[in-house]
Amino acid sequence: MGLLPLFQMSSKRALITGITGQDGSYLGELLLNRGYEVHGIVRRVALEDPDHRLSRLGGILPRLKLHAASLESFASIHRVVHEVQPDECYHLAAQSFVSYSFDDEFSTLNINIDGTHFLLAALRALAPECRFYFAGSSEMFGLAEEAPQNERTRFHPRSSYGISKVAGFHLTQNYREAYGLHASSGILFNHESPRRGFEFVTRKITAGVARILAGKSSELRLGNLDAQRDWGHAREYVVAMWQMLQQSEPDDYVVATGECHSVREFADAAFSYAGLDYRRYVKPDPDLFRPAEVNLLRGDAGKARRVLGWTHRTGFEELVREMVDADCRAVGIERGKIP
Ligand code: G4F
Repeated sequence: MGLLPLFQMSSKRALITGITGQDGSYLGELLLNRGYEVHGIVRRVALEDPDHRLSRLGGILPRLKLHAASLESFASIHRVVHEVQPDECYHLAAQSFVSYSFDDEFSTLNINIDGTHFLLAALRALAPECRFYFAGSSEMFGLAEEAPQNERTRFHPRSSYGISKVAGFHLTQNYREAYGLHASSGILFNHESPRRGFEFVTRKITAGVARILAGKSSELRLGNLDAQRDWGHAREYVVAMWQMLQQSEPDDYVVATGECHSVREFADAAFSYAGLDYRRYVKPDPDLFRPAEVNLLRGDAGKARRVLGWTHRTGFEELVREMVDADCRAVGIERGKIP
């Protein structure tokens, strides 16, 4: 009898879209450690170029079951859901770079909205008992009318990315209300780690610091240094995703640290940790400003704390240091041994 809960846990099947990304890789690790059979949807090109495109999956790759499919094709999503019959589905895949969404609104809206819709429709038809997680975003608040933002704060997205996430959030809510799906959304504020993509500002800064230390670069071009974000550690944010799907009732939750810092403060912290003055190296570049900026995001994760028991652990300075250290190691230097 005592072994039953463990056995039940290990028999669960999870399907993750976006498994090759930062969050997908941490979530894959978490679910494998909890005994899940983990399936991931990846683009066919990823399977053809595993060294590059599956690099974040490192040691867990042999334990994953990967399926080639496209979020732009209902037929391929339908096929994978039919094959996997998941108990839990985590929909993380998206065109997630806000800046790029200004360059190509059409593909951002198509991939992000249709992809969510295709997945929900396939689950409704083929696996209606499956619990669904939608990766919402603090970008949905955009030009927020209050700070901190919580689950009741009105949405005012400022990019097609933000608009696509609002649409996905409402689709998720509608499938919950109309068809009884156990569908939840996490409204996650910015979450970073050494696995963050280089296009996002935190990783751009920490990788830039490492390149400057290694003598491979002499400056770092950045856009709006005054934007403020609530930055947490991605490894901790995927725990909240999992916790949401363990609740008896589906719901929506803000996941954040409650602290915010400007891009300038992030740069200052990263350069200072490396013994450098950011003002010598950071060059403002007007081309990197966005047509409509989100100036301040700070989340109130009170509900996640109360209901899920979730809380962040890694503070701002610790996050910055972990990322700088990792990027320094990647270029072959230790921060304390600057050439
Ligand atoms: O790092 P970012 O590109 O992240 P952003 O736009 O806040 O979005 C991230 O977090 C969201 C959650 O709130 C996710 F939904 C989304 O998918 C993504 O993960 O930019 C952060 C801030 C912006 O205000 C931007 O204008 O940094 C500012 N910034 C200044 N210079 C820059 C740069 N951003 C980038 N990417 N590159 C720059 O050179």
